[in-house]
Amino acid sequence: MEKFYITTPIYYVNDVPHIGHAYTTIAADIMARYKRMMGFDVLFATGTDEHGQKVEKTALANRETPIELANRVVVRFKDLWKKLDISNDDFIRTTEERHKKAVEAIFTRVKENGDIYLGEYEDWYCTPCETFITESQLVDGRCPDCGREVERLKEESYFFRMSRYQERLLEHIERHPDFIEPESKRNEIVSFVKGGLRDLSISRTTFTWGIPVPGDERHVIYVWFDALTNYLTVCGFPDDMERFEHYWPADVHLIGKDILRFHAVYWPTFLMSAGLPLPRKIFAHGWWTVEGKKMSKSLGNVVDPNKVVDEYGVDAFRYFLFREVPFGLDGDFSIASLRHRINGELANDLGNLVSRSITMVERYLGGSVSRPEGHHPEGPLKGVDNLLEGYRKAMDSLDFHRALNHVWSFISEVNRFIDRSTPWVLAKDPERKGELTSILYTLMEALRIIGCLIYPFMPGTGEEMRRRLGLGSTPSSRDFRADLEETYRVEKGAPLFKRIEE
Ligand code: ME8
Repeated sequence: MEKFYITTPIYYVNDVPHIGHAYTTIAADIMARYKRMMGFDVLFATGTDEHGQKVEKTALANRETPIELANRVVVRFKDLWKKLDISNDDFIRTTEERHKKAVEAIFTRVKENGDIYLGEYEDWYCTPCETFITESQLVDGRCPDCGREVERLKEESYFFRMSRYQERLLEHIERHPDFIEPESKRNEIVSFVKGGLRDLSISRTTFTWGIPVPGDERHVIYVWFDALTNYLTVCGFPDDMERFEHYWPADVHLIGKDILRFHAVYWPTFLMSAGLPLPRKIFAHGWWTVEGKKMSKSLGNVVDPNKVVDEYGVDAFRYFLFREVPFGLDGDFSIASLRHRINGELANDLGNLVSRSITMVERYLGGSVSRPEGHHPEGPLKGVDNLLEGYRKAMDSLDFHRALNHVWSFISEVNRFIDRSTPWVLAKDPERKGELTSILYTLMEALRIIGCLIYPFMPGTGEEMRRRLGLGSTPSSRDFRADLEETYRVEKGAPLFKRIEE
């Protein structure tokens, strides 16, 4: 079985989860479910980034220890992932023993390769970004990325010879056009690397909340060196090399655009130095604003996914995030738009289609329909191969928006097919029973296919549709064709989506 290894960033525990964290994690879940459905051996990992100065500072301000803070906040993440139907296979915390081992092992490999030396770091540091910043990068004396205050550091530090890997990294990016996506982001990285890579400080001595440098306990390892290594820990490095070699390299690291440089510059050079293969793809998605404004604690407009889900349901939330904005671009979250899509696309287009189709099978055929003798795909099912191929191509390139567009044009087509073929007229004429059966069978096939295509996005709804069609709960690659010899024993249920007063 072919493997597929996908990761999310591991989230800092200084903050509780919000819509941004949910977005990346749901995207990875969509991909993981899609690949499992297509028969892949999937490893899908997420987790929490628990070390570093930022977490230590927050804990101090809360008068708790960093591990108390982490233990408290990690529950918030885990609970949210349950609520959002996230199907991760692993959840890694960087304070776990298995992770400490992995970090020590990769640090030691890099060191043995002659790429670590002791020096002194004297420059700036942005704690919210956990980034070293040079004087010339400052913008108005502040962090060029987040605009917040920076602090001056002057301390002994171990350095990683990142400068050594500049040419190799550029070459790798050129040879593998889909290593960094989307393309605009790749171009940003290429010009950054061409601007020159300096050696990177990879240890700190002025606080203690981290993994000690092997052989020099006065230092803790830089939190990004620590955090990025989680991707190796999850697949068994260094103790279970058989498992590691099976899953590594990762097929996709999904991240937000804010942390692309760490993933597309630091991480590959660490791996090159350690003599390990590079991930196949790093995909950086865009950022959400909220009702037109940047999301921030001070503005008090941070979207809590728990609240949205309680009010509108998990599948509507999952659907909205990926229908509203092409993956890779920035987007704006607004409740008006969410409601509009729930009413139009979910309750009306999809919900009504399911309900009226099933009602007709109940009313006209006593609740069950089998494939009629000599049946051929008709109506919307004639174009189903194109639909499936378009969907697969879109999904394989993480183009969720296009995949959903394919599904919703199919849904409209099926709705038009019903209007055109007027089963309610045929039902009045016993001589046209054959025609009626064929049309309703076609509808059931269409619903089966729709249920399977929406399943990665809306797992609960996809499963519920299958239940109502009398099928097993999870779709598989077998469902990727029309004209299966199914017998549909249908069951009508409550509306899949409730309309909301706008
Ligand atoms: O950076 N819109 O963790 P973090 C979209 N621990 N996505 C958003 C977002 C927004 N407004 N805000 C956050 C870290 N995100 C490190 C990662 S990985 C080895 C270490 C998402 O808790 C987006 O995926 O700050 C971003 O990359 C991530 O949250 C940052 O999470």
